[in-house]
Amino acid sequence: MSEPATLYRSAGGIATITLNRPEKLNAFNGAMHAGFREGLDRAEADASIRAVVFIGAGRAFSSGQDLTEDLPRDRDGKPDLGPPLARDYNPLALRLMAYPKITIAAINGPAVGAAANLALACDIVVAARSAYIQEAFARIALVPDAGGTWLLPRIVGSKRALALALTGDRITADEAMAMGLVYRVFEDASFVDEVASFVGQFAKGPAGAYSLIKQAFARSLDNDFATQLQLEADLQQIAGKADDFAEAVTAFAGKRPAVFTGR
Ligand code: LHQ
Repeated sequence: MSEPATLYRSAGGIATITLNRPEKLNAFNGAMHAGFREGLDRAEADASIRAVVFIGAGRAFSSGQDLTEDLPRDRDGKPDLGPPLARDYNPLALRLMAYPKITIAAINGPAVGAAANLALACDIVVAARSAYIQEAFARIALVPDAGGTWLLPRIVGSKRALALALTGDRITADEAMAMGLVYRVFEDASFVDEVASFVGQFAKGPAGAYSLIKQAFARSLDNDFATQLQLEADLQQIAGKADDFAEAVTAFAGKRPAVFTGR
């Protein structure tokens, strides 16, 4: 039996989905998409899980679409890249952007093509010092996909985003942090431990509030200020009625750490 294309592990409130085709630098094929979806389903259904980490096996995060996989063809025999996007990448990018739990892309090595953009669709991106992000599409005569043309201008600004797409330059972890693509850079040798420690802060956190915070930010760049203020007020009403807020106030008065239940 061959190795599964993804691995799923859960411990202490954190789920980890590992992209597991190291001999292909974790290039995405159909099996990897299926495993990714299953992992997201499992983590979403498990009330104990607060955050989901995505990481690559071996030396890469992921090299994007598997360029050796048979791609669909149109009637003239030309590659038709529409179906894989419509079937696999677009639903995955949409799901990541609306996922109710915290998502963390842990870029342990190269994050290239569609994989780079799926990482950017996560809530927080952390990177190993030697990792890089590469919008490699133009180098193979393609257009950034999996949300890249929407996400990049919003993260780094329109001119820099276009330059990243047109050059296909490799962006080092430190450069990516300076541009706002990456939140923290950890040393290669201690990367896995540092990621676990960083993510650990969410393990016992207020899951309901995390989800509400994500909903507020998901809308903010498209709302005008007044609409966003109203959304904040609506979400805050929900947060205020939750057990976790009552517990936080009681804990504050008692000068002790809050014990959140996620309710
Ligand atoms: C690979 C891949 C790979 C297969 C390394 N596929 N085998 C497009 C179409 C349809 C729908 C959806 O979206 C897309 C968007 C995309 O994502 S298109 C793909 C974008 N990705 C790329 O263009 C990256 C292609 N790979 C590379 O340029 C290099 O491999 C990078 C720069 C990632 C790493 O270079 P190196 O560190 O020098 O490693 P390598 O090239 O020696 O790769 C190691 C092995 O992995 C090698 O296999 P081999 O049998 O020769 O050891 C590669 O063939 C294989 N591999 N990427 N995407």
